[in-house]
Amino acid sequence: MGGQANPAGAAAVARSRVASQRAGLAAHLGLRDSVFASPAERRLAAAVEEGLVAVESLLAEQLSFTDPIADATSRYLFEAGGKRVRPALALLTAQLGDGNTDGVLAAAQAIELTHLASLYHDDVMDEAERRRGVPSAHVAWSNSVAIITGDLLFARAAKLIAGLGEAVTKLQSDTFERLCLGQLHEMLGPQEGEDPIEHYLQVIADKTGSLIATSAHLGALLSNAPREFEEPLTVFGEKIGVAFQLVDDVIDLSDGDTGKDPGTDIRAGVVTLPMLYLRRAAETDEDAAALLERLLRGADTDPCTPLPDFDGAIAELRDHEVTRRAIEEAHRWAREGVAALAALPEGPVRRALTVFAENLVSRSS
Ligand code: GRG
Repeated sequence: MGGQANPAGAAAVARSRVASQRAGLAAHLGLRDSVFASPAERRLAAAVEEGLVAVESLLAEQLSFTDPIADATSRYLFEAGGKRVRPALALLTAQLGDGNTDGVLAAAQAIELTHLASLYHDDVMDEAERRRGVPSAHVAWSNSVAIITGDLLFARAAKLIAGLGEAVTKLQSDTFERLCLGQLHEMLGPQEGEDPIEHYLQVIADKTGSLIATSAHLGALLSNAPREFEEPLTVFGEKIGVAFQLVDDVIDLSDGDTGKDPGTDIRAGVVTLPMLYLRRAAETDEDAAALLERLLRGADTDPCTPLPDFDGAIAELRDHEVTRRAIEEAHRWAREGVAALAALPEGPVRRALTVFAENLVSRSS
């Protein structure tokens, strides 16, 4: 893989775009909506925002390496942007206990570092050209540098987690295992006799739902919230995580400001729900079969080669009934997640978690 001339320059451009996003991370996640009118709700939003600002600056320290190459490559995707969904969720559930404790702040960083590490690896495997509005790390440097950078970030996450005790270390290890298994099963596809849609839903529960579930769980655990909140929050996190990934599948088709090229996943041969529905429709519908063929022709081609027909096919898929059904499915998972919150007391945190879930599924980037 060739090196990119000026990855630092690309990151600087993205940084200025992200700086404006950073002004009010909680607002970005819907936690400053006008519905948060009461003093208790405003205090909650302020606490989460304060936590996010702290996590942001602690992460910048975590991503500092004395080795100048490691320093540059590990900061690269962090500085390029990202929504910080997982730390925000951990901080939010922490408000059911003692709030932004040191343990919660450490876990929020470790979770974001794990997520970041997985993005470096994922982009190599998917041969994705862009991430967070900049060339992917493997494009900017090389596959090997991107993989090692992911490993470095994971090492830093492990160190933070080790300070949180054995139970948290085990939870993080189980989550890491699920991330890897989700990725592996995605690459291998459904086995003989396995339903492709069931297989896919398990893949996304593992590769996306698991870390979001752990975020919700650790926020409660490390803020000493009542133990009985942990299970419903874990279920909530896993279900909204699946919903989040289903929305991501649809965002992959978008030609808006997503930081990625439209159809990146499909072109890389990554399975998505609209494609699975289209495959099923193609068994009985000629138009669906023709569209599927055009999309499959675009997969397995060099991602740098322009393919006007593929772009047109992506636009058709975007407006297709199968994509509408995928969006409905995302909303169904989000509703199930919110239903799990019935086990929590009524109040500003439960209300904020509901708004958080709604924002995750109605997002466009
Ligand atoms: C090295 C930890 C590690 C894992 C290796 C590569 C891998 C195993 C697993 C893949 C996990 C993965 C990348 C899942 C996709 C999750 C996802 C929805 C990513 C996009 O998340 P956003 O939208 O991204 O939160 P931002 O950029 O906003 O942070």
